[in-house]
Formats: sequence, structure tokens, C-alpha cells
Amino acid sequence: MLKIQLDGINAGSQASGLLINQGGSGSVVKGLLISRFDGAGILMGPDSTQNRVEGNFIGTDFDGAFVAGNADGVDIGRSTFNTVGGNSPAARNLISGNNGFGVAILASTNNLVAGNLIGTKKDGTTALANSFSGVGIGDASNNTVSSNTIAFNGGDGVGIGLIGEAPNPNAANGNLLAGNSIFSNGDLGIDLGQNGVTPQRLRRCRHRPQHPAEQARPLLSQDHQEGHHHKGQTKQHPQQELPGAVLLQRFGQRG
Ligand SMILES: [Ca+2]
Ligand SMILES: [Ca+2]
Repeated sequence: MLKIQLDGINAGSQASGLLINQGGSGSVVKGLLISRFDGAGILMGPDSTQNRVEGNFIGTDFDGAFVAGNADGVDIGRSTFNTVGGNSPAARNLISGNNGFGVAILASTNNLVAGNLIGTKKDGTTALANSFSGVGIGDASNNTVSSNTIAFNGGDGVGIGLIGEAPNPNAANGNLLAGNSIFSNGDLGIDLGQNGVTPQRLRRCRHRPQHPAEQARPLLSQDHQEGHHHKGQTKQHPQQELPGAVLLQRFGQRG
């Protein structure tokens, strides 16, 4: 049970609950209720690194059942090697009920968002939406979003795209989404390009092969089982090889 609340109701316009910038690198934010800020619940950056956010409720009440939203739940901006959540149940954050994104990662690399509930009540199964996407990744590369429950959010479950902060077409490449439970979001579960479903090209295009980052509904071309693990490869079209195979992870329940 959480006991300490940072309540932003009187904090004023655009105030964040906690700001961790360069001088605060290596901070641990743990066990707080952070609610009703006009800015982000927690803002990391610019130039901060190696902070950890664990075991907090961000955007809810003490029971994790009602909305008391900040603008975004957690913003990571120009900041590296931060961890939101973790692998243990105690590290899990509840990030729900916020008026923007649950977690927004902007122009930042090598951050980890793991094991959180994003868009649900504390029970992990019923809705307490963030208004925009559960996780928004903009101009940010090589971040990992794993083992979260991301559900009921107003936008995409996870949206990855270019927002023009970095004039580099590869600025949002190399992010890993693995082992998340993503369902019942208002837009796509995962939207690459932040542009909705990209139409599948059925014919080979001589002039501009479809970039793998744009693929919307990959076709499964090979599938084999190794031990207890299924491995799959996808490719866009039988005549159009992707530069590299896509790792497809499938998860099931054993009886
Ligand atoms: Ca898309
Ligand atoms: Ca979208």
C-alpha cells in the first residue's frame, strides 16, 4: 500500500511531479503516488541517465482504481539508460488515467520500460485508460518495451515514429517490443510510423521497395519449432526479401 502522494492539483501550469535532469542521474523513484500534475508525473531529462522508476502509481488514486491523471505519466526526453519498472513484481508501476501518454520516450536511447501496467486498474484487467497511446516513442532508437500490460489506452498500445525532432530517417529504429500483453487500445496495438495501418503492397515495386519499418501485416513465410520455442520468420512478399528476418515471438499457455 502506498503512503506518500505527490498531488499536483495546486502545483500550477505545466508543473511536473518530479523532474530529474542531469544532476539527478542515478536517482530511484519508488513507492509514490503521483497524480494530478499539469505536466508529466515524472520527467527525466535532458541529459539525465540511469534513473529507476519502480513501484509507483502514476495518474491514479491510492487504490489504483480511479483517474487522477497527470498530463503524461512518465516522460523520458533526451535521456538514456533509464528503467521504468523492472522484472520483479515490486518494481511494477501502475501508469494509468493520465491525460496524455502513459510513457513517452522522445529523442532518447537505451531506456527500458518493463513489467508495468499501462492503461489498466491495479488489477491489470479492467480499464483505466491513458488518453493517448500507452507508450509513445518518437525519434527515439534502441529502447526496449517488454513484459508490460498495455491496454485500454485511447491511442495505440505502442506507437513508434518520427516526430521531426531529429532530421534522420533512422531516428526511431532499433526499438525492441517483446513479451508485452497489448489489447483493447483505441487505435492499433503497435503502430510503426504513427500513421495507422500501412497498406500492404501486393506487387513488387521497382521504384521504392517497402521499408520493413512500414510493414503492417507481415506474411509468415517460414515457421519451425525448436525445442519448446517457436521461431518464425516473416517477409513482406515472396519476391521481396527483407534485409533481415523479423523475430516473431509467440506465447502460449501450457495446460
Ligand atoms: Ca503504421
Ligand atoms: Ca496510430
